Amino acid sequence: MPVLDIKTFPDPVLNRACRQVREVTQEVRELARDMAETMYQAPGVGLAAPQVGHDLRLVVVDCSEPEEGQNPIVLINPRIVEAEGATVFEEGCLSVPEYTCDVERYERVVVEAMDLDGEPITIEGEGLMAICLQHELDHLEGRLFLDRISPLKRSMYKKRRLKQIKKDQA
Ligand code: K2U
Ligand code: ZN
Repeated sequence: MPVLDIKTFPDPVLNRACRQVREVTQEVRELARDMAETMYQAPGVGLAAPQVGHDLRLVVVDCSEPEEGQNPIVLINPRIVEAEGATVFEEGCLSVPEYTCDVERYERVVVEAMDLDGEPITIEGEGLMAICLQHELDHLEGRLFLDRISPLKRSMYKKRRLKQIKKDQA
């Protein structure tokens, strides 16, 4: 059950629109299992395949309370079919180190996907789950929450991050 390496900005895999999962193979099952393990260890409430270097339309989410135990929801080829309302949440991202910012999202979304058994599933999300689903599905389009904030804030973060990487490499 290996914990996977989480890619961070500016890794190009984070900017790629991901490929549809054609078939739920053993490799896809193992990747979903390892993504869940990696998510819990981070800790996080969601993780998308590009964050661990796979440009596949696959995410895992678990917004349940820790005392409720681990109940990862695996979503294959997810898409938003309903979206309404507006809400603002201070988001972070496991692939965007040391930065949080207010992001506006839909308040409620309905997502249709396929589960690991190849069966269709529908998830209705409100509150944190709605935000998490939108955040993870953005990852599948190669979009980070940075792409939903002002250009000034984005450029300031990118400049600071690239400077930090150079400093770490010196
Ligand atoms: O995709 C990721 O980087 C995982 C994020 C997803 C997320 C970001 C913002 C808001 C909701 C979900 C991680 O879960 S960040 C850690 C976290 C934990 C609890 C609540 C919010 C964020
Ligand atoms: Zn993220």
